[in-house]
Amino acid sequence: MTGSGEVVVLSLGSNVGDSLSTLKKAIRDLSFLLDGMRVSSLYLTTPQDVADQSDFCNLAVLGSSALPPERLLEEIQAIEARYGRSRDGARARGPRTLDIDIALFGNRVVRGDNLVIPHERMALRQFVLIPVLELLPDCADPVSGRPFRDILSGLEDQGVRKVGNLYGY
Ligand code: PH2
Ligand code: MG
Ligand code: MG
Repeated sequence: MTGSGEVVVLSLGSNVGDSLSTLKKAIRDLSFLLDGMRVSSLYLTTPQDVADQSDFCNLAVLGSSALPPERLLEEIQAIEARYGRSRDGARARGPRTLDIDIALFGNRVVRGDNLVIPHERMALRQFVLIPVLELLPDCADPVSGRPFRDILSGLEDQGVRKVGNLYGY
């Protein structure tokens, strides 16, 4: 890993429009924010929380960031907006062109009004944990210290299917 920042792990999802094209463009934009970026496999996943929506494309990216978490969030929200993410009238946890969530930021615990790290639902969600563990197999919940692989092994099947790689290799 290059750079002096902390290791940041992001979870990306899309289930509206040309999701593969959107994810590729968003990842290129993120590469200007994250040093030494790595991208997980691509997964096709059954929608959680709100069932009557299309399957999602999900993946995780990791890299080091010198920005503080709140500044990184602003940059991420600008990327979401660039690819058609609209927050007005959108259903909570419903369909979206692009969602980028900060899953982990080093070992920090952030409890702000607009930002909660680790992501508050990541420990419940295979579509977050499976791609994240592909990149960081030994990562642990900074609050409990529990390895995420142990947390994942306690979850019921949620329909997360690896479909290969965004770049076709
Ligand atoms: N995102 C949600 C709600 N439900 N389900 C899947 N499979 N993938 C997601 O990215 C997702 C979801 C809200 O952010
Ligand atoms: Mg989000
Ligand atoms: Mg989300």
